[in-house]
Amino acid sequence: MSKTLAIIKPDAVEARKIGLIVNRLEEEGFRLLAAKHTQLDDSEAGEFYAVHLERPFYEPLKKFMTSGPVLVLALEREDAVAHLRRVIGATDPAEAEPGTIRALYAESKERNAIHASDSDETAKQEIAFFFPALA
Ligand code: FUP
Repeated sequence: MSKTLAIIKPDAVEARKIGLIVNRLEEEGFRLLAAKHTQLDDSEAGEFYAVHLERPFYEPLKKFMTSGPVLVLALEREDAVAHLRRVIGATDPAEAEPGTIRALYAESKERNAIHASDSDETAKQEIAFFFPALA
């Protein structure tokens, strides 16, 4: 079993897709270890996406991620990181495989419904960031 972190982003929360997305994750075999409904502030979003600090989309990304509530999920499953990346689809929903969460619910590359950790190492850091008790 391994762990990963997902964030249902402000666009999907606003569009009332939390239930459908959590249902899909459970159908995919993920077990919910922890959940936090919260609104990120600029410093939390900035630290979470620090890897993108130099990118032109960093400021708009922070603005979007702080624009409304999100649901942060710690998830467990066999091969959790790779499986969740497959289930969410490509960053740009126009390029995401049909049936993936981003193909179904994302508005655009910038407002793309869900985040998922991209490696076991980042999963560990991201889970520790939101759920220190799980680390
Ligand atoms: P992903 O791992 O699929 O979430 O994609 P990245 O780590 O490359 O990007 C993180 C977030 O930055 C994306 F979810 C949305 C945002 N982003 C943009 O707004 N524009 C881009 O060109 C690329 C990413």
